[in-house]
Amino acid sequence: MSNSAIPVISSTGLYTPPESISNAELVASYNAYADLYNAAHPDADPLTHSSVDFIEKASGIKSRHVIDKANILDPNVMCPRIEDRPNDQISVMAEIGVAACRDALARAGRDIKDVDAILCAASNLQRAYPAMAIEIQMELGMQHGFAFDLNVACSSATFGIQTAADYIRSGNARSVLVVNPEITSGHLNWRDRDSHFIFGDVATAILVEAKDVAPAKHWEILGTRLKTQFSNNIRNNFGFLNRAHGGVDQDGPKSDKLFIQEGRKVFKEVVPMVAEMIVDHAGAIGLLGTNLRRLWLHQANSGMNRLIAQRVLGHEASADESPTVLDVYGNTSSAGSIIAFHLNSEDLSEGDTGLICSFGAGYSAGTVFVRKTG
Ligand code: CO8
Repeated sequence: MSNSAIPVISSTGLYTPPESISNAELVASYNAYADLYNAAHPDADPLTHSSVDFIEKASGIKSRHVIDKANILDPNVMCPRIEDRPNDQISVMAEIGVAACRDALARAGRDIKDVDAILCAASNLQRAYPAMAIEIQMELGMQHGFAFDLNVACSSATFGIQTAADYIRSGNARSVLVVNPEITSGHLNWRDRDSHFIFGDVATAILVEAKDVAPAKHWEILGTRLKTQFSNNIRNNFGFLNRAHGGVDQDGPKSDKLFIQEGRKVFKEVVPMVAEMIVDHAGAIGLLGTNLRRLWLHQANSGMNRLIAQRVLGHEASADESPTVLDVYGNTSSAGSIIAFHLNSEDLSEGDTGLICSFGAGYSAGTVFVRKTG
């Protein structure tokens, strides 16, 4: 195959919001809210306190970065407050996406005038239209090509990578930016004890290019595969038709217009589905799971990652083989596996193979096998 049709990852970029919330801060805020709620609703089932020990043991999360710490922690607010901006100012989601794109472009030594397309792939989009991707395109100063949004929840980034790789394979583009601004704090129910600890905010970007234009140091994409299978176990019923059937309740501890899940069922069903998908896909492209040097897995739960990695590698994975960023970032939806890759790939040697893998709502899952070059 000619190098112009081989897709590679030239670089990745990361934007991390400066503020971070520890489990202790989060639990203190939730418990204060529960006490206020119980005092105000003496006839309702009382809300039970949350616990730092539970959160760390059940999820592996110790802290998460957020865009607006003060309002999330205020028991009378429990939601980020992000000022509405006039249309002539960049929106906050585009702003953090642009920061991640600039980081990826600088790391590859790439000028925006050489990029053909931008895909904004994220689990929540700030508005219906114009597309966030087109605003990012404008802000980066890209005066040609095209941009569009796509949303496959936690698998948005890998679905974006395969779409970009297919543009390279078909000759429709030579350089594509995939950007994942994830402001999950806006759709997390900070009043829901079962899930208030799960998510964090971040933005990542991936520059997917044809091998013949990529920098000497890059990651060749050996294969991509996507899978979806309908499940009600992770849902968010927020949408444009909410107003048509009676308003939007986002204030209760169990609102279905925010993120809601059956965590146990997700855990039980997704682990075997993803492990099998990885092993099958590896076999189909002539790789052995046991020979993979590193797994950059979706960062939702440390127990899920331990089981998936064990099934793929054939032994308990070391932190070096399956790095964790969940502890300090929380679940950042589609950005999780990309942060893991971004922070833990420089040290690998030429020829090493690895896997970027996502899984989440839909259900949806994606596998991207890569080999280090240069
Ligand atoms: N503090 C103390 N105790 C608690 C708490 C808490 N905060 N929460 C629950 N408990 C208690 C429960 O009440 C229960 O008590 P009991 O046994 O007495 O009934 C006990 O702890 C066990 O509860 P669970 O069964 O719920 O706990 P688990 O051990 O299953 O752990 C997890 C919960 C951590 C949620 C776990 O199930 C998990 O991580 N599952 C996988 C979930 C997952 O990966 N989901 C991916 C979804 S992400 C995605 O696709 C992106 C969507 C788009 C993002 C949108 C942005 C917001």
